[in-house]
Amino acid sequence: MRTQVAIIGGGPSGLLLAQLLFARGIESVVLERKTKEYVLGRIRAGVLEQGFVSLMEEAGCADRLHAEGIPHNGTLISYGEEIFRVDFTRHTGSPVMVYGQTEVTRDLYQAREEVGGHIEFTVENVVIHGADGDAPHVTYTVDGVARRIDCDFVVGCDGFHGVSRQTIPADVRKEYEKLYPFGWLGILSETPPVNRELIYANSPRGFALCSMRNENLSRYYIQCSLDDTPEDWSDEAFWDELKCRIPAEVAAKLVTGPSIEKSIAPLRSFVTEPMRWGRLFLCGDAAHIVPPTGAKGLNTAASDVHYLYNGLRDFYENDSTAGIDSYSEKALARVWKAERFSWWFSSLMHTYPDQSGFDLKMQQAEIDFLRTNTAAQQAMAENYVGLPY
Ligand code: RFL
Ligand code: PHB
Repeated sequence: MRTQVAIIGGGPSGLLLAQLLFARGIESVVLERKTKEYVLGRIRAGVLEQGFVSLMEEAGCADRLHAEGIPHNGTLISYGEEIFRVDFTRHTGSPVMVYGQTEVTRDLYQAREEVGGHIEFTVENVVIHGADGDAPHVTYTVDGVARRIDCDFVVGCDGFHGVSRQTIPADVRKEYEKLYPFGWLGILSETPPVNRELIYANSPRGFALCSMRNENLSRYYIQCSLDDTPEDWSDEAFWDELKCRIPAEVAAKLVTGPSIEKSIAPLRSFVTEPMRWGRLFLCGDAAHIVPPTGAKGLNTAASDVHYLYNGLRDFYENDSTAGIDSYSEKALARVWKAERFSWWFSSLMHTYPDQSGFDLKMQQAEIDFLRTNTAAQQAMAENYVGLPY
């Protein structure tokens, strides 16, 4: 089989890129290791930047997002019993949109299916060949049967554990990583959210986040030990712990119920450079990971897609390699700023096992500065709603 762009990974990055390319008449094939149901079963991001929303519009996939997404004009931050608000719209003119990654992915799959987009599921043994030459190809198997795609370009949208990044020779790749000494235990429950806006909570017992998907679907997280498993946490233990980490006036309003999903994610900052090797490009989690504090993961994947999509358009429509040649540099400039924000916000809000009395006072002083300083709130708001592409 032959196509213009072979895309490894059918998560949000791969599907969004495929749909945007389609809108410009550029052909692609998406190769996904899992089934569609499996991909849609993963509960992940919940907050979209305006730039992401605009890309979904450009891809012709934003109708449900506009109908069901909830614009948020600000967020609350609590420290013990203290609580204050950072107003995004006042500081930046832009809200963020609360709309789950699951729904984004569902909309993109539906759009791909409606136009007969080519997606192969349950592919195994994906190998990228000849990416450093002019005629790359990808081999893989489905149900034990070997297949091959010849293409102009290969795009690795296969997440942190995919094969694309590893295809770039080790002596070309430079990787930067920071691991955090805790994870997030998250639950989804069919209960009304405790508050209209998200609450990021710092408490002596650890971080907590009150988020949501819609008016009867809540998403809550608590910082947990890396040794914990979801089975260690009964629903009751989770709710009890959450209540201890948010201000008493908020805890009093919390409606609890059975969890319909419960999982633990470790926290990691990671970047690989460059994001291009010959005719192979990396997009999204395949190239970088942020800790989820600040909701930058999916949004940074989207800015990669934006730069790459425009570069590929330039190549096919104007016969110019300028866009693809500057892809890695442009994408990384924005990625590092999202890394900085996520690292800063994570450091501000979590309890560290080896935190000294001095470290704690620094955290307290910084939160108090954010609470009382307009410039600090503006800087936070600009980063949270998303830096310009
Ligand atoms: P994905 O979603 O990991 O998709 C990669 C796809 O590639 C497939 N794959 C392969 N396919 C073929 N061959 C192979 N060898 C393959 N290896 C892997 C996988 O099956 C998968 O379908 O990467 P993508 O598309 O780059 O999207 C990135 C986002 O998923 C991620 O950044 C966000 O979920 C991060 N994130 C958040 N981001 C936000 O912007 N806002 C948020 O509020 C937010 N909250 C979160 C998050 C991530 C979390 N976890 C679990 C890590 C909350 C959590 C708890
Ligand atoms: C979520 O709703 O899953 C969510 C929201 C904000 C974050 C991280 C996760 O910073």
